[in-house]
Amino acid sequence: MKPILTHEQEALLKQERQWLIDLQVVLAKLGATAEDQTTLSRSIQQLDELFLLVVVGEFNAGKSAFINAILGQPLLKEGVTPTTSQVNILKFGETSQRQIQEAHLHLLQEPIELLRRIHIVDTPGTNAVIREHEAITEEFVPRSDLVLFITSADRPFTESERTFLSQIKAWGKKVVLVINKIDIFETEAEVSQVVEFVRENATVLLGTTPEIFSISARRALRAKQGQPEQWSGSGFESLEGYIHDTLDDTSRVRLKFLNPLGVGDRLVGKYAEITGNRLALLAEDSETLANLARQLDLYRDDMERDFKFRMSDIENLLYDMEKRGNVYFDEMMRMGRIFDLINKERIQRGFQTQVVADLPRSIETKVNELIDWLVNADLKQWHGVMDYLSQRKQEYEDLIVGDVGGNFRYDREHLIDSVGKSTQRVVETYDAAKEAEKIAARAQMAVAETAAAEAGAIGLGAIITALATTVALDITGILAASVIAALGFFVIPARRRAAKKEMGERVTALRTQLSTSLKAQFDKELNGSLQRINEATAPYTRFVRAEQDKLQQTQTELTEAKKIQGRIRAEIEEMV
Ligand SMILES: Nc1nc2c(ncn2[C@@H]2O[C@H](COP(=O)(O)OP(=O)(O)OP(=O)(O)O)[C@@H](O)[C@H]2O)c(=O)[nH]1
Ligand SMILES: [Mg+2]
Repeated sequence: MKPILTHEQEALLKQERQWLIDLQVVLAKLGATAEDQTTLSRSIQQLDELFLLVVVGEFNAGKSAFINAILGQPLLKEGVTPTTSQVNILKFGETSQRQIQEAHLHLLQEPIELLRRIHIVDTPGTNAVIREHEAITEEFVPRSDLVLFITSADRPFTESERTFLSQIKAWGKKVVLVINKIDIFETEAEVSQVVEFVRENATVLLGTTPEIFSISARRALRAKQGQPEQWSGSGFESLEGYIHDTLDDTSRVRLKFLNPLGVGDRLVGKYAEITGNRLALLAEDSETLANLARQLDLYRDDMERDFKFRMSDIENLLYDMEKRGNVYFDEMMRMGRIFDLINKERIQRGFQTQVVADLPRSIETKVNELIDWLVNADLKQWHGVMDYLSQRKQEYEDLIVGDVGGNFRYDREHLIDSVGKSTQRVVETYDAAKEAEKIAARAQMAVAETAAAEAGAIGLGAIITALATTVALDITGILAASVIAALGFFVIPARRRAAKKEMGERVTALRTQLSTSLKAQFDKELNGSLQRINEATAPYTRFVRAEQDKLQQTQTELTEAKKIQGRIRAEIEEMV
């Protein structure tokens, strides 16, 4: 930078540079757009360059004419149609030279003293039919240290100028307003009227009253080129006074320092907003997932409660059998039935038909019902998850997350979508009959294992039959043997009691076996069902958590950046 910096200024510059570099890192991590990252790195480079005074305005406002007048020579082309089609940077050079630096960036060197202290930039006009011109200028604005905003006296402060001016403001630029072509007015009063109009509107828009100059570039150039009588009516006296005197070394250094700070600050604001939006969206995602978790908890509770009811139905079947057994023994073990008692076969058959009766089939039916219920509940739960996810997705569709940078939106939507799809696939390919069959086979195995029976191809009913028959055999065995051994008046009632007790114990054992193994099986199935659902939504859950952590970190960093920015800005503004 041309003006020699004081020690304090050097130190401040170092701090600022560090701040900008730190911000660069944060923005890169956040996935800021390439455009924004370039803007930031350009404005860092710019700290080393000379003060850049950028002249902007609508086409035909007289930007090129104004610069010609400042420099005292018609160096730039003027015209009534959109004329300037690239950015022209004017710098000092011992000889006049023109170079094309980039497609829309020309460098003009002229041996003019003023250009040793500041570089002046002519830009293409905005609001022309050639939209590209506007884009070129908008892209250049972040690089400026001071913006001279030229408006034409015949159409001061148009709607498009308002828009453009607020953009410049957003970049944190200092703006000076210049009303050109005041030579079109007959009286001073008309000039004052336009100045007043521009002042009022600009103050509302910018929040402060900017410097405003009313000039005639045409008269000023003529004055400098041999018509001195034009000077007083050109308004250039005070404008040039401002450029030469008010923009002294310190003011220029201050503006120069503030420039990248303003750019950085704007980007901090922009990305803080995006981060905030994303976090808000993720909070809703979290809520969605918490709701899903609550639904699954409820599902588990409901299932467990229902299972208890269904299990007690099955247990009641066994109680009923015990009751039938008691009746049977009362009926059978009497002296009057002594001949029946001697016949072991008959006792067994009687026990089989009257006590065991259709218990195995009833239990099998109940267990099958239980399995169907389990399968349907599982399917219903998948449906619930799927419906819930797709409904949430619908709700989010209209939300603007800030498409800027990174794959956040894509990743997130992609995930919700794929989780939703995989859930849907589960629902669509769910074969309830096959599921039930699998569970039935597993239940049968479980019961068989505890009963030490062979599961194989025989059904659950057969296993129960085997169990119940064992009970019958055992009891009738004791019964018949003892009856034959000692027929007695007291013996029979005693045997009857023993038989009843024995049967009670056997039935209890059977009940315990059955309910323990069915409960264990049920727990396994329910846990499996819940686990499958959790696994299906896990990628979404993981994304939400990871993204939340990352964004919270970014948010902290941006808040910190904002704070440091404020401190550096205060120091720059106090600089003397
Ligand atoms: N009456 C009058 N006309 C002016 C003045 N300054 C410029 N003009 C005319 O306004 C027209 C546009 O001037 P330019 O300097 O080409 O305007 P510009 O803002 O650079 O336009 P673009 O390059 O197209 O964006 C030209 O015809 C100039 O002669 C002035 O002070 N008074
Ligand atoms: Mg021009």
